[in-house]
Amino acid sequence: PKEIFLKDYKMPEYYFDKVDLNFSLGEEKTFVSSKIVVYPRIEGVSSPLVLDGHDLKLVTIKVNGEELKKEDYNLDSRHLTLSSPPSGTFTLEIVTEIYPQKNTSLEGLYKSSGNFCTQCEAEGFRKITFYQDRPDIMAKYSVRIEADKSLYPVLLSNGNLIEQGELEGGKHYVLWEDPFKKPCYLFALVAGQLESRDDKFVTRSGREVALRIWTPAQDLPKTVHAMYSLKAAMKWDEDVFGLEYDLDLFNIVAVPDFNMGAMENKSLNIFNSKLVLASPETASDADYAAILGVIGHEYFHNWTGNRVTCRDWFQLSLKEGLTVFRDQEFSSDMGSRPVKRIDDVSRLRNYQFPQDAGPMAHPVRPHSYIKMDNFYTVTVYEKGAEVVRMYKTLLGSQGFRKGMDLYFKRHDGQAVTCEEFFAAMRDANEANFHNFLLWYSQAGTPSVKVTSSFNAEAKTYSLKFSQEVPPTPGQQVKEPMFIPVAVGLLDSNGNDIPLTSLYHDGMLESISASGQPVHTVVLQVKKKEEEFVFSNISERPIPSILRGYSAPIRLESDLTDSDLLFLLAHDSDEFNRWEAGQVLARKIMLNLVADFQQSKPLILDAKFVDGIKSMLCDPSLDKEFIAKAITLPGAGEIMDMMEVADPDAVHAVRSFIRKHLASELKAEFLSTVESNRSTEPYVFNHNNMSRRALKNTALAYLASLDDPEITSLALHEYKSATNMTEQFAAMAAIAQNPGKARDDVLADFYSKWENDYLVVNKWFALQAFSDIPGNVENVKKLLNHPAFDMHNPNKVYSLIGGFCGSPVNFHAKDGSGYRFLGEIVVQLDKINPQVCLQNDLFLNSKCLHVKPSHGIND
Ligand code: BAL
Ligand code: ZN
Repeated sequence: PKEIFLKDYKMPEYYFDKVDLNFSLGEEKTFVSSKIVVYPRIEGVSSPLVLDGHDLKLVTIKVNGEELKKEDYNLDSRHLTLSSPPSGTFTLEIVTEIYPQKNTSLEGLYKSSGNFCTQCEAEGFRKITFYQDRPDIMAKYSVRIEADKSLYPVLLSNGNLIEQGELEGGKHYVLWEDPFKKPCYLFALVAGQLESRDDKFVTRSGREVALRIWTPAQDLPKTVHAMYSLKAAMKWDEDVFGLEYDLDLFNIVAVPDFNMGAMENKSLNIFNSKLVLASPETASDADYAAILGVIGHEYFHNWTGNRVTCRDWFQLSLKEGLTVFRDQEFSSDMGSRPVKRIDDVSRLRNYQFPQDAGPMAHPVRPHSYIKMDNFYTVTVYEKGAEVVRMYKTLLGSQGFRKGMDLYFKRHDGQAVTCEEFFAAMRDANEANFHNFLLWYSQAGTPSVKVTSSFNAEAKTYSLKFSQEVPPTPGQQVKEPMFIPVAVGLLDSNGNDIPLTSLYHDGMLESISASGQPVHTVVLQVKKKEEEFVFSNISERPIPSILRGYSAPIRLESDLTDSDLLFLLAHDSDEFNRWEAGQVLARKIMLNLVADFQQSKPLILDAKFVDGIKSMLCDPSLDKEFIAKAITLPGAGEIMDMMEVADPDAVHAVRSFIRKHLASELKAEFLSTVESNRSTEPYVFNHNNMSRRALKNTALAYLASLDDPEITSLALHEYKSATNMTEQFAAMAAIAQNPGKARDDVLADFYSKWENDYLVVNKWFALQAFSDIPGNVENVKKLLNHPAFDMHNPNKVYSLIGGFCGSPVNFHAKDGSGYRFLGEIVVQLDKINPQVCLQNDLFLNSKCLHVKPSHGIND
């Protein structure tokens, strides 16, 4: 395979104007005919036309209606090249034969549970027909599909349904036409036995849009939440970004076999069924939240990705970073903003930071790739979203909106680069963004140190920053980054001090232009070392730095433990309130890891226990916020902070702290469980989810005690649960400890749910993720379980992926975990190479939206 470099990008020599596709779907083979109007980039210049094609059988090829002879073209396993096409515009007609039934890669056209479906991003279209398979080739498509009517009564593609009718031999046909130009990665086709939940949405300009969610008939009752999510997303995009839907029909199809989480094909989104189907009995709160977020994400791509797309795949973050940011904002507005921010930052730290610090570190816009599928990463998606968030932090909501408006005004219908997004933000606001573009080109998480000093006489308070971007593969020397640091200062009562002015670069700058008090200021840290001095500060403040996590950096400050406890109790910025507790917990955990490694006794600071207790018992706090605040930083986060990761030590310390807290706060945890039981039918809203989250967190702590009384309590919760969130959490609590209770509850759960494949996947994941000693053997046994199938990505993600998420067993010192994964990868690569690649990814990211959100992390 050849490495492809961003610096080698060349404009295509030919563009496609109109593409007419004709599919004849068969049981053994499918014929695909394409008729493409081709024109050269430079009129009169004729150069070779190189088409991509893989696993295709060429049947015929015609230029301007004349069939070509073998000597007129060159065909190899990856390309079809016409060495001297006619000069000027011409039509190219190609017929290929493909075998979707045998396509286990789930790229291109394939079958899932008897139905035909497609996945073309990034480079799947070349498995359907010969084409210039690159996103800067945008064309208008018509798609005719013919198939057996009884086997495939529903035939869908992009755009509007123009015509349909009967054919001889029990067949029927449809003709779809998409009025919008699109790159081929957004092409989609679905054919099968499906039924739809129908609804409508009236856009703010009065367009009535038919909404349809397609599934097998028996799953339709589980699409209520997906439809609610779609309508909420359509409304939100109008309200927040002024963006309306642009066609009269929007289809979503749920399929059980899908590599990714979902795909934003124009007007025909195809989803992994895990991210569509939900009922209170079968889906957890985390599933409901993921469905909301991903339905939003794919819908939002209609503007950020489809109307304005990427020039080349290096620019992937242009659409993905931006659309993740948009889905994060949507979910924040639909639920709790601080809790969503905590979740997103935790994910970034646990999964993206290690990637940025390891051998796979790459910039948000990679410089090169061998296989593009490798670059659907946490860095492109999640760090990319943080980069977009920084524009908003620097420009404010209105400035950001102005930038978005200009981006669409300039680039609607185009395939563009990250520079164009940057330029729109800059130009709309006449902003000086200095070296902001380095966020796209420099890999590695910047480390920022901040020290403070107070001058009582001058009434000034100084914050001195120094930054370092660590070397990463291929990038040894780094430039200082442009880092927005949101800062507030707290007085001794815990109130925000009004900020009026600060000295910076020898100038006194006013902070509050409108005369209104300002409580948070965004400092623009651009140099390797930089000082900001606040004036009119009459007492030594406690600084709240990096409010809302305003930049994706590692921050080190000189805050003492008592400063952190103070912030934990008082900070008006809820993210930083949580963060203060986490900084303290990380410090404690790292110290205990060192003690463990030196075989010293482990002793937990009583002040930390008191801090947790006061959060747990504070009725004024949001319950989900409490659940987050009493949850220890993840093992990945701690290992990422160590010079040499020691999974066993981190696990031992984490387990020790959890048990210690459970035993010291047993009464509080018990009353938390008691007082947060469900009394009403399941509702997906923040209040109810918060209550369940807190109850389940308390139960998980208690179960770490491995106490028969608690096991009975958990069993009671399991049996009396009326929703999956509580049922699963109770089972997970019991399953922490090996023994009969664990075996019984796992067997009971399976027998209850064996006919629901999505629930069975949770069951696989729970066992795979377990830290009971030697679990690799159990996982190997589960590979032979009748419900397991290596061809189904979700099952692989649950069982193999779940196992790789376990800090103890996957990283076992005897190498058994790595050996096991190695063996699986060899097998899986032959079936579906993308699932192999994503095996690491889905675990580490929600970017493909298939991270197992089973609630098995405490
Ligand atoms: N474009 C691939 C799936 C997603 O990120 O929406
Ligand atoms: Zn996306």
